[in-house]
Amino acid sequence: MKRIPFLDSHTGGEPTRLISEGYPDLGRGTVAEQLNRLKTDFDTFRTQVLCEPRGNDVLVGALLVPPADPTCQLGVIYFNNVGYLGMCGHGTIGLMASLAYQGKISPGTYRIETPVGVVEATLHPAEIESSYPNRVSVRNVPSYRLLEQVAVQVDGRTIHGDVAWGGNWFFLCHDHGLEVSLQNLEQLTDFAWRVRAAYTEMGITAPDGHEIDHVELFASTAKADSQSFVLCPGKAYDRSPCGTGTSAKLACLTADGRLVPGQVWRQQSVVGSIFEGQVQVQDGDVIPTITGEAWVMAEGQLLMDERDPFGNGIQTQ
Ligand code: PYC
Repeated sequence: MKRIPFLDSHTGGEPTRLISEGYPDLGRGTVAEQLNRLKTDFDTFRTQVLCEPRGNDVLVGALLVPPADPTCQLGVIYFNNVGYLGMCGHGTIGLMASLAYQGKISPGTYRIETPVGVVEATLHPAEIESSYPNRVSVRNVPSYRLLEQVAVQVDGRTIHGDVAWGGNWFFLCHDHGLEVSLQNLEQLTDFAWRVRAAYTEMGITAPDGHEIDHVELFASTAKADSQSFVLCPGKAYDRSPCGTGTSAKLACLTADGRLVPGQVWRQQSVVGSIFEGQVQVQDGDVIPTITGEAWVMAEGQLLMDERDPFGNGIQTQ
């Protein structure tokens, strides 16, 4: 029986499964190269540890790998029920809180190599001395708007969205006309999925052909500057305000002149959790920093029994 230790946390309601050992040999390359090896040669590892029955569609995996960049202390590869993420904001907050819980790091700033660049995570001291630190600020990769107000036909009407990068690709829409609430999840999911299909059919992609695989539907709220429903690539919605999605939003606000460096933006998720974000502008690059909290919730060992007919995970897409 193979055993893989795991630690589960959630960040604003969105879960992260940290795996630090028991994974395939990915070589000693950059984190992007290790991701390629994982994707090409060992994708079953992802479905084993993350998909049902051991995991579920909402879970994001964080695989802690050695960084190649000598300025980094950590390397990480994020994955979900259908593939791999470039970066993950809630996942990085969860990663730091989990490592703090395990006693592997103490408050301070750490450089983390991800497949899409280096991010810096600051673990803030715990407010209650006896508990583990769980508040984290993530200085993300430079974020930007690629396309502004793309018109898309859905259900016989036209909606508009910006296409932006925040470590993953997002379509950000405001004029959807739907209520962003937990009571409306089915309609939000169905609509966002059809929006994604419609702009993909139009040939809207990232410059390298990557699908714009996250959809954000925004609404106003009394509790924050904005509320959003974020649909992830595998059709699960993000319970957190989505760190990379908030970064994409901050990049668009900055491009529109609606956010100035240092100004705090509070982004609320559909479940009510909040990330605080702000940007710095350096050499023309917009660099978002996202702050949130994570809580550890389960630890143990995943058991891999070769006789298990569903041991490699149930893939729904
Ligand atoms: O927080 O960046 C994020 C994220 C991406 C997908 C799910 N969460």
